Amino acid sequence: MAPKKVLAIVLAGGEGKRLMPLTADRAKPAVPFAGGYRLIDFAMSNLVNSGYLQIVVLTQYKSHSLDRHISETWRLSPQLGNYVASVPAQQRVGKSWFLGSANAIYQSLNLIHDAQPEIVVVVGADHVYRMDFEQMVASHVASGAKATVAAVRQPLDMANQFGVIETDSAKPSMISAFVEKPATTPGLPDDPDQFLASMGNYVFDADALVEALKSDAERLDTKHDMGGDIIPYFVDRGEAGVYDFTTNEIPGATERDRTYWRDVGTLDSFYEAHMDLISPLPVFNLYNSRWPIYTHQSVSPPAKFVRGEGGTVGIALDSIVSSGVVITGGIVEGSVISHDVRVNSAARVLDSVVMDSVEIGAGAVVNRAILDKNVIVPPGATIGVDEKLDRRRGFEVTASGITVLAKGQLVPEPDAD
Ligand code: ADQ
Repeated sequence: MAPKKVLAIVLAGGEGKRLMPLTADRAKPAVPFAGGYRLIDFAMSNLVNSGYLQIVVLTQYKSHSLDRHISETWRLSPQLGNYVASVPAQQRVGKSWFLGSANAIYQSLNLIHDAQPEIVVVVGADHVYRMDFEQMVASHVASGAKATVAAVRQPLDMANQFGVIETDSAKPSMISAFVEKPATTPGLPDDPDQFLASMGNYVFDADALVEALKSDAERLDTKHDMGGDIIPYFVDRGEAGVYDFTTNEIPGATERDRTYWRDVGTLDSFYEAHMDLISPLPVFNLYNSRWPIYTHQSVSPPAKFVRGEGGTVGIALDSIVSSGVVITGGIVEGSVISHDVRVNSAARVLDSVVMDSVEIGAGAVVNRAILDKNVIVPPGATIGVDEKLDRRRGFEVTASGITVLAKGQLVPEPDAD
């Protein structure tokens, strides 16, 4: 069968309230991840590695750094008919900005009209995983569904964060019921502790999607949401199929790596996803060059590890250390360190995520923390050591005790505590 003409749409307008303060002045897909990446790089790399090179990125909320990142990183060859177009909300239809994710696509129907695809692949921009969308499209075409939802099992207590899929017992490739973020849900017949979650990635027959979006736009009882409204529209018509993510083959990937998928929508899951990267046998392997995750990085010199004052050793263990970093007599353990960070004499950074250009003063301790860009930790200060003190200083502390500092947030001198 000849390959179908595919247009990919990346939904990148999400506000990411639960990632505050990391989303205080950037869109969720632009949040830095794993040293030099941005969250959107995973969705984009998956599309490009799948061979889908006509991509529209729908942006809205605080999109400046996202737009800059897309234009710096994702330049395809227009002369070959390939493109990545970043499209902000434009009030093309009426005076409202994008209402929900379905409305974002509805307001950009001209792009589908111009590209004339047979298939539209719609993906979210805030998950960490590897996926070959060509395999999902093949499954969509084979099943005869008009809409196909990618699915992965998740623990039962997370049902209120995802679209919950029930499959047809007579025809397991089709969806019999879909509920967006229910308070509770029963477990699967073969595993009562898990349910089948929508990954927020969809494949549509292009004309059926256009029809569904137009019908949704005319209704008053809708939130114009892909998960809440468009997928149920197809389920009600018996036209929605399901794609089992765990069947996806990725070259060079281990079983564990191939089936890894993490929604990084909360500070705790964002932190945990970083910890998944750094164990000696990583749960998610960034180093698989047969399915590369691409990004754009400004040029910095290689990371440097030297002794500090009084001969204190500068080392990093079980960690990722990016270029431009200088560790002068400090110890970094179990951490992800982004570009141009400085760790000074006798400082200790443990189990933490440290973003670009952070400076950690001599003798300071940073423990189980996320430090956004440009934070300066004064000599001798502590972060993530005393939860009450952290809260008193205005730092965010998550339910599982991770301390989070916003971009450039001031850390008082230890004496001022
Ligand atoms: P959520 O992620 O909670 O659930 P949503 O907030 O709509 O749904 O975000 C989906 C994607 O759309 C994200 O990439 C977001 O950035 C983007 N987005 C949201 N509003 C947008 C807008 N107005 N314009 C452009 N982009 C926008 C969804 C599904 C669930 C599924 C989970 C999986 O609704 O069914 O289980 O994803 O994480």
